[in-house]
Amino acid sequence: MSTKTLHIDGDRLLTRLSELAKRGARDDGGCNRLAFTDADKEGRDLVTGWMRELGMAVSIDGIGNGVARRPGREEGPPVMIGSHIDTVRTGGRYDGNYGVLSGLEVVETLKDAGITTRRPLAVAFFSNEEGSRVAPDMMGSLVYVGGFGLEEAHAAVTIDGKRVGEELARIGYRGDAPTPGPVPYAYVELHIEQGPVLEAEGFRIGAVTGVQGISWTEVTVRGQSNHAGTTPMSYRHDAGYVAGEAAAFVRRLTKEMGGRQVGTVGSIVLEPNLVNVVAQKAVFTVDLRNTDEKLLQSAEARLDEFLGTIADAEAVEISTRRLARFEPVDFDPRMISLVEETARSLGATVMRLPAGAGHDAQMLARVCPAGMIFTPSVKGLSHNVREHTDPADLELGANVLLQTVLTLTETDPFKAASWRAS
Ligand code: HGY
Ligand code: MN
Ligand code: MN
Repeated sequence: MSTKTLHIDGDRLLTRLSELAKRGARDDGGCNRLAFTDADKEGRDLVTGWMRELGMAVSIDGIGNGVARRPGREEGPPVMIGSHIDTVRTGGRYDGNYGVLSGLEVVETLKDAGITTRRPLAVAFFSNEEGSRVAPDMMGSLVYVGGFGLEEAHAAVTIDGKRVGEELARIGYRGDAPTPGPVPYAYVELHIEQGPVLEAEGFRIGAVTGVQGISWTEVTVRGQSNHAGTTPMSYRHDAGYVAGEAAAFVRRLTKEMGGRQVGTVGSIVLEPNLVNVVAQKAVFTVDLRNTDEKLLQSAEARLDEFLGTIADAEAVEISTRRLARFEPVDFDPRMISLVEETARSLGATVMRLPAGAGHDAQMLARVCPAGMIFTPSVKGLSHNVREHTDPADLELGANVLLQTVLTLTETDPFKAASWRAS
């Protein structure tokens, strides 16, 4: 049978997505599977169980990355399909999960059709892609490609004061597969866009051109606690005021810079955090992103300058800690074209766009040709319990993944000067 007419089973994919969404389910329909928590373990147990049911050999490495392998007709590095199954605290059911479960759906579709691909196949979930319980984000895939030491990752401390290495052992996912991991032939990640572009522009598939630069900083402000009623304003060293001003500055900065500059103060923790006490301490985070590295650096410099000025003005002490810093990444042009042409061959409208979120693909791009396929997010919502993508779009995306992977397993796209999906 021609593999061109092969297609995935959309209902089976939806069933797995809703089954996984039950792990770490929130009352409001969202998912909370922060990295290395019991809920994360439940998700991992479910997915590795499905991997084994599909007859795949599953390996867990020292940072808890799970890689399932399916032999090909020939030996050699696999075509890897991957993403993540950890979520933020107000996660939806698609961010990350969709890419991993579509990988399993591709494998099951091939299995049902009795097809063994020429190159081996691998389906991976990478640990702690979100980075919100413990930075940096994309921690697992960064360790996998050798960009972050395993010891350093194990020593990292979560926002609730636990060491990653101990959490991994506690949930039974401190594996013995070596890191860095084996380099794949190529890497493909299917993901929801998590933004409004595809929906607004009316396209069903995104051929992702790359990932924007990411800068995460934790800022600690030490002021002086004092009585909210008796302390004259001129006597205050108010850490809470500084945190609030910083959030307003970040918003002003993005307005002044315009373009693709975005900035977020997503977490602010005050101490003692009481209605009638001037805060003595504030710890807050600043997330700055831009597709242009130079502009991202100037945004960082503007933030530093702002913090220095307000520290003097309020006579507080300010220290910063880098949580994550990744330069923008461009995907291999041949992978971008392959996604584009595959989508077109399936009759889908497709546009090129950069990824606004961080993704494991940006790490795998350091070691092999990597590419991403996006499907539309309804109202552009993500990291929100109402995250949604229409079933028909989910199915189309998984079919684009299937055909993209088959081109990679059955042909030599990176050998030929230029190739066209046959
Ligand atoms: O923050 C991000 O962009 C990703 O969701 N980790
Ligand atoms: Mn994601
Ligand atoms: Mn995410």
